[in-house]
Amino acid sequence: MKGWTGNILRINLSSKTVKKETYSEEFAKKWVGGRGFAVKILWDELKPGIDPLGPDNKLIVALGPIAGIPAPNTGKTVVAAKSPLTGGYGDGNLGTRVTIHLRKAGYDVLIVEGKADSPVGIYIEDDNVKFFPANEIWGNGSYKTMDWLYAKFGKGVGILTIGEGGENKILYSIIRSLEGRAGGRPGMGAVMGSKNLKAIVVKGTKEIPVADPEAVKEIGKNDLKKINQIDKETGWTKQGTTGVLAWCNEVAALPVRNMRKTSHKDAWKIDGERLAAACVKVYGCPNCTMRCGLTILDKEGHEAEMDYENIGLLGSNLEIFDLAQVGSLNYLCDDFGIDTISAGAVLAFYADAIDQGAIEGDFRFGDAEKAKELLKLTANRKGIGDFLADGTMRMAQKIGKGSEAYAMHVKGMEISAYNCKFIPGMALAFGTSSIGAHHKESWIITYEINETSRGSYGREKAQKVIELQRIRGGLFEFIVACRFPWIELGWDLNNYAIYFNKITGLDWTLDDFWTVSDRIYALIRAFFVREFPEWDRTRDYPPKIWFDPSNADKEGIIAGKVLEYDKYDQLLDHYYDIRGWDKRGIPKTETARTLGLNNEFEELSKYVSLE
Ligand code: PTT
Ligand code: SF4
Repeated sequence: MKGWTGNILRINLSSKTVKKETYSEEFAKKWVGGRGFAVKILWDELKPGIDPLGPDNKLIVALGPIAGIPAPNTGKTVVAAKSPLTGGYGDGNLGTRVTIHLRKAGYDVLIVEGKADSPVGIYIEDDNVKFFPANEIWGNGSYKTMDWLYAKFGKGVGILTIGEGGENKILYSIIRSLEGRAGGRPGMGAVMGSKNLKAIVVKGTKEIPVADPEAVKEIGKNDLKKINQIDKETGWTKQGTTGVLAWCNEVAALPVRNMRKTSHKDAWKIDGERLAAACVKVYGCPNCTMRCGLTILDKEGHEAEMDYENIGLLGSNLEIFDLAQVGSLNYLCDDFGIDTISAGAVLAFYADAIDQGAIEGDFRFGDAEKAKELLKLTANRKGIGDFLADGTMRMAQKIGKGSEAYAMHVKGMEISAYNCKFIPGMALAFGTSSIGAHHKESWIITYEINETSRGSYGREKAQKVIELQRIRGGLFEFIVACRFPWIELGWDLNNYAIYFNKITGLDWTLDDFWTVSDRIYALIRAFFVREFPEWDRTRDYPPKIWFDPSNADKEGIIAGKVLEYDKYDQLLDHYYDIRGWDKRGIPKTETARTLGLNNEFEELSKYVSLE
C-alpha cells in the first residue's frame, strides 16, 4: 500500500498507554482518509448514547493520502469526535503543521481516548510518545499557550491546543492550530478539554511514502507555482474570504440583527476593501501560496485574523460596524478558543430574545463593549456566560416563549454567515449539511443567485447541493486538502485525481471519489440516527423565522419574500430521492447495500426500522 502510512497511533489518557496499530488496504480504499476514517472509527468504537464530554468519547485526528504532500494547499487536518453541541458526528478541518509532522512521524490517524487525571499534553516525535504536565498552561489563552509550546518544543513543530473555552467545555469551543487558524466548530475543543488534554505537539522526520516520488515532486514544484501565478492574476488573496461581504450585502444575504435583516447601509465599513487597507500581516497554512489569513490591529492593539464568517457573525449580525471592534471580538474568540460563528450567533440570539421581551438583560445590538464582556463570561462559564456557553438550541429550550423560531441553528449547530430568508437552495444546504449548519459542505449560494432563479425550488437545486457536498464535504475532507484553489481560483478538480493516483499508484477517476463521498454521507447520517432513533425530516429544516412572512424585508430586492414550507418540503423530497434516502431522511437499505454499508446498516436496524 503506497500513499497511506497504514498506521494508527492510539493513545489512552486514563492509562497513559500508547499503541501503534495498522489498518488494511481495504479500509484505506473504502474510506480514503480524513472525515472518512474518522466517521468509520467513531461508528465502530463509540457506543451510542455515550456522554460526548465523558472519557468514552474519542478524539480523532485524521489525515488523507494527499495531506502533507508538497502539492498545493495540503496543510490541512481533520479533527473529529462525537459532538457535544449536536450529539451527532462532529468534525472540523484546520490548517496546521501537524498535517506534515504526523505523516512524517509515520501515522495517518491519531486516536485519543480516556481522560487524564490532571492537565496534560502529548508530545509525539516519530516513534516516541511522551506525556508532559500542562498544569502550568491550564487556564491560559491559546496565544500564551502556543508561545509556551513553541518555547518548549521549537517553533516548527505541529500544534493542536485549546484555550479557556475548551477547558471550560463551552459547547462550541474549537481547537487552535497555528497563528490565525482554528477549527472544529461542533465543540472539538470541549472534547479535548473534557479529557484534560491541553495540547498535542507533533514532530516527524521520516519520508511520507508515495508511489511515484519523482512525479509527486514535479507536481508539487510546478502546481504550487501555477497556483501562485493564478492567484497573483486574480488578486484573490488581497481580500481573501472577506471579499464576499460586499456581495452578500448587495444581494440581500448578509446576516444582520440575528438574521432578521439581510443588508445594512454601514456594511461597507467592515468589508473586504476596508480590511485589505487595514491589514498588517498575512497568515497561511503550510504548503500554501494563497495565504488568506488577513490580520488587522484590533481596538486593544492585538493582531486579529479575520475571515468573512467571523466578520459576518461578530460584525453585521450584531450590528457592530467598527472593524477594530469586530477584530477585538474575533481576537477574544481565538484566544479563548471558541467558534466565532456560534459565538456571534449566540450573542445575536441573546440580544434578540431581550428585544422580543422573552428574557431580561442589558445587552443590545451594536454594543461592542458589552459583547466583549459577555464573551469573557462565556469562556469562563461565569454568570450569564454559563447560559450562553451552551449554544442557541439549548438557550431557546430554556427561554421558551417561541424563541426557538429565531434560534439560528440546524441540529444544534449555529448557521454561518449567509442569510437565507429568500435563498431556498442555500437553506437546503444548511438544512442537510451533514454535521449541522455549516457552509463548508455546499456553497450553492453564488450559483443560485447568479445563475438560476433565486426563488425557485426545482430538483436541479437539490442535485446541485448534492454535487457540491460530494466535492466539498466529501473529496476535500477525505483526501484532506484545502478547497480554496478549486473554488476561488478555478483549479481543475481532475488535478486531485492526478495527485491521488501518483501518490497511491491507483487509477481512480472523479466518479470513484463521489462513491466514497456518498458512503461517508450515509454513515454520518446513520451516526446521527443511531444517537436519535426518533429521527425525522424536521431535523433537516432551517429555523422557522426564515419562513415567517412577518419577518420579510420591508424594502430592497427581496422585499416581502420569505421561504415557503411546502416548497422547501418538496425540495427536501428531491434531495432524499436523489440520495436514495427515505422520507425521514434515513438512507434506504438498498442505498446502503450499493455503498458497501451492509454491516453498518444491519447495526442501525437495531435502533430504527429501515426501508
Ligand atoms: C471553519 C469555520 C470557518 S470557515 C471560519 S472562517 W471560513 C471561522 N474561523 C474561525 C477562526 O478563525 N477563529 C475562531 N475562533 N473560530 C472560527 N470559526 C470559524 O470556523 C479555514 C479556511 C477557511 S476560513 C475556510 S472557509 C475553508 N474551510 C475549509 C474546510 O472546511 N475544508 C477544507 N478542506 N478546506 C477549507 N479551506 C478553508 O479553510 P471548521 P482554518 Mg477551520 C481564526 O474548521 O470547524 O470547519 O470551521 O480551519 O485552518 O482556520 O482555515 O470564511
Ligand atoms: Fe490555508 Fe487559505 Fe491557503 Fe487554504 S488558501 S491552505 S485556508 S492559507
